[in-house]
Amino acid sequence: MTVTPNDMANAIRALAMDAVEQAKSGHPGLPMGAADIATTLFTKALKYDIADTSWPDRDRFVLSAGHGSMLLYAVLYLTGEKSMTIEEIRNFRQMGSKTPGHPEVHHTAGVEMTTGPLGQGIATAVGMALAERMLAAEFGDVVDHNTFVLASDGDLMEGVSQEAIAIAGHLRLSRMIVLHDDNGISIDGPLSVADSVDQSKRFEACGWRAETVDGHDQAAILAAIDRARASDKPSYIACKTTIGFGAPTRAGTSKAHGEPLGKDEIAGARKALGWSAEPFVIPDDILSAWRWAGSRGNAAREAWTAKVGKLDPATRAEFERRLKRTLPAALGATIEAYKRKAAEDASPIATRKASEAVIGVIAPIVPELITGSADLTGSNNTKVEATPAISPGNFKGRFIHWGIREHGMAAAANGMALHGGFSPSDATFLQFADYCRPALRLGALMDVQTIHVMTHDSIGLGEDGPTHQPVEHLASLRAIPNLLVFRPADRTETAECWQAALEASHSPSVLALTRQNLPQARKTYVAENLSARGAYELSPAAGDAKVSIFASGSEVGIALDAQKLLAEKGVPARVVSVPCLDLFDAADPAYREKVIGKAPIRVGIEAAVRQGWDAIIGDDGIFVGMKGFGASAPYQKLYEHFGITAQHVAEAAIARLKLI
Ligand SMILES: Cc1ncc(C[n+]2csc(CCOP(=O)(O)OP(=O)(O)O)c2C)c(N)n1
Ligand SMILES: [Mg+2]
Repeated sequence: MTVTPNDMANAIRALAMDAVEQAKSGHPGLPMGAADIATTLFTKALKYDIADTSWPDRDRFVLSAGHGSMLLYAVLYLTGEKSMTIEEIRNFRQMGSKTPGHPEVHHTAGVEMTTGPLGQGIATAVGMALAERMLAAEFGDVVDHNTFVLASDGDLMEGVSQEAIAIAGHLRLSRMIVLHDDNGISIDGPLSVADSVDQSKRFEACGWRAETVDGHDQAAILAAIDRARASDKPSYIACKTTIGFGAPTRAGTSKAHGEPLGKDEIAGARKALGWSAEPFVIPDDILSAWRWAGSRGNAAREAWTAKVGKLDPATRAEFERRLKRTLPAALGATIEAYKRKAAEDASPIATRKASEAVIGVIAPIVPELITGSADLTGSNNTKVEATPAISPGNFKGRFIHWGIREHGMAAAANGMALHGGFSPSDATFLQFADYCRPALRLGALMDVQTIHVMTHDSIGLGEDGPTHQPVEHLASLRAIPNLLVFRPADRTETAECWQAALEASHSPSVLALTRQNLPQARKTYVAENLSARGAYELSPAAGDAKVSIFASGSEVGIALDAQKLLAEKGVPARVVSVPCLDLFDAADPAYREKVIGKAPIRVGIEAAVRQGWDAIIGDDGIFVGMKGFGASAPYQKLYEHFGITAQHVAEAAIARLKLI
């Protein structure tokens, strides 16, 4: 008996029904409905070789609708990914399995990114498609693949999808192909209860090619993919599907979306689909047809390896370094040279300007560093000579004008990092970190190295007022596990924080930078990257310290002034700079103890809310910062108004000393 494309798709449907039933939870509707799309992709369209799911030139497949995870797990099992055994499918959603509720990158081979928060997949995929073109512009046809996305109705309703679609259309990312699981159903029922967008027109308006096909006609899907591949625009293919295809009473309804079908419904579906195998059993002929599909890209992978072997040795070494993500050896010496000069330069500077200078020296030697801005290039100071801008259809360059699309920008930066070959950075005002937050969180969860330059980091931005003045942002960003929040105090720390961010290969970073000028805090050259320790004693006390003052960024200068005032009153105080609370929290306890010290009074200064600082100053420590929103005025006035001054710090410390 010959195996038909329909049999192949039914194998996905059967595994999805059985796994969800066994787990007593999960989402059968999408895998059953999109099984023909996945079968077309993985048996005919995608370039991949299941023997090496990290082959750099594979086509990327992003399951944006992560709730349909069983679709991906079924395909990985069927195509023969070794770690995806039938036991793993049986253990769907169980502790320690390779088959968690939503797909998780680095946890399951063959999963390109973690998905589940709707909209993130399609937006992140934009970065993958962009990285592919930019890497190809640098290294030629050893980089030559497509980025496919399977997006659900929910993905396309999320706001971030609009930013993503608009950027991709504008840049003419013709290697990006979105297949829409156009089933007209979401959790609350038919889409008509909440949505009436004409998606094809929407994509077309954003510069995409759009067409609609029967999502259960595999030949039609393949033909549409072929047309999409030939297009010079990114492509949207609406695949009209039936959610829960095959389920006798639930197909086409929201009841198929996210719960086990139950014994009777499954029995009915098996009958309707003509599937008679036992649960979790795939008939040999169907399984071998799938296994063949999984290895059909083997020759292409070998040809690619040979092609890379023929690159001239220097290009090849650089290409391989980039894919391995090893930093250029020259980075350390470059940062040290910058720090030597910085220690001798007493002129005040804003850390955003210092950051520009740092980018200016590292960009030429770190070609993988990409910069950009969400329409604040002149304010974020992220564009330097070595980072010319890319433009639509021209991907030679290293700077991206993201437009006013912070969320799409941060998601796409994650995608560039996931793709490989680049260390992406992006930029906006710290205030708008909230607009990036879902992508910041997902980036941290995915262990990607993405560097978010966020300037105008406090009331210190002045006249723009409280809408633009971050107050709670540092605390809220520090609350995200694995996201490193750096807030450097001067030139030297800015260089050190950039270096630490570039060296943190499995963590995203935020660099919180000032708009206003700051004095140079570090006056002597130290080779070690002190900022990478999270906190360090910047200025010791003259004598036995009575007060320890801890501060970050723009408040370090205030701490140093307070130290002087206290000295004048005969109170020895020391100043600890805290450029990264997260790293200090994670530091070795002995080092923490030493840096926190034994002074009876501890003061924390940060022009932001107190939350998080008690870990250093204790709940009886004095905190000088913000308790509410800021105001519109010149920044010096604001610091006075909110009492974030050296005078106030000194007075508060002395008043407390009198009590003990
Ligand atoms: C940002 C976000 N909001 C809400 C959810 C919860 N959720 C999961 S799937 C879904 C919508 C289901 O509709 P659709 O995307 O069309 O998927 P289908 O039911 O067709 O599989 C929702 C609201 C989510 N995962 N992410
Ligand atoms: Mg739907």
